[in-house]
Amino acid sequence: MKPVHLLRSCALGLGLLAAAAAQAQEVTLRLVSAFPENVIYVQRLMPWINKVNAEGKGVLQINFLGGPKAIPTFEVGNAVKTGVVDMALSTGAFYTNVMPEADFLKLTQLPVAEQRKNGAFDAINRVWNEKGNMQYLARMAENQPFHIYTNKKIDKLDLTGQKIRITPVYRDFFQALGASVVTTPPGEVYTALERGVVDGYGWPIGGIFDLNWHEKTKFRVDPGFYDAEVSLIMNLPAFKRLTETQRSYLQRQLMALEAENTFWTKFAADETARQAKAGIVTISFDAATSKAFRDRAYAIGWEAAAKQSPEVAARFKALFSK
Ligand code: 173
Repeated sequence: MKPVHLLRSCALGLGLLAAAAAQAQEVTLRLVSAFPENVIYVQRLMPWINKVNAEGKGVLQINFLGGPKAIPTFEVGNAVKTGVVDMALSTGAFYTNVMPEADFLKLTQLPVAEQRKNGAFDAINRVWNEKGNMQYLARMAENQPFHIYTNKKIDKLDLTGQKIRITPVYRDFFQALGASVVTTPPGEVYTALERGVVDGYGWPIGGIFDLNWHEKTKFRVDPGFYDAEVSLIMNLPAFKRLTETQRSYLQRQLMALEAENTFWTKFAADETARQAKAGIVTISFDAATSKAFRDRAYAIGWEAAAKQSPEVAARFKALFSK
């Protein structure tokens, strides 16, 4: 090669290197939601993504690919595990096919801020890293107990003769209450109700209006039980590839997201009122019966957890309980 050509190709090479280095400063993470896009969790995530992108130019960007039309609800966990996507908004019940422990997060009784302090968050991540090849990033919903919604009136806390739509969250408890159960993603609940395939469904206190289920719902049963866990998870190799700057930027934004969780208490109260206004009748019980019902829900939840993964269940129970 003539010296002048050599010089030119060296310059070209350096230029390419510089461009590559600049690109390495900004990473774009592909995110999907296991919940349909109309659902409150996704609605609340969108402004956060916009803020991350606005403030993260040159550092980190998030590309929202969509809801279950992009990746079906119950396949999102595996997509994160295998790196088909980098990040997801999901709940553990949707990825028990990756690890049964995912569903144990519904049993937390402490705020996520306390879970970060008492070691629960790290304990979760040890399991999520090892079994799920994923990083548990942040919990974006709190204080959202689950309820039974049904079109068949009950006068005791018994679901015998009722067919109820579930996810793994409710399976053991509703079966113990005598229900026959059918698992569907949220996106199929409306049609199941409309066709009378189910008499009712499990869902948290908030969000039934997002997919118009209120049109097909007569009763809500109180009290609620457990706490709906909705979180951001990330493919572990993708998490490890982040530079120090990118990781600390992401961490700052995740903490800002969790700091917004004060929203949920008022949302629960507002949604309760909205349901009543929409004509949904509350079926409630005296204090002792209600306490026994809640206690039984947790007892059955932990019992099932201990059967599926005894060591993790024991570790989590000590860190998650009040
Ligand atoms: O789909 C569900 O009922 C479910 O498991 C869930 C979990 C967390 C939040 C909302 C719903």
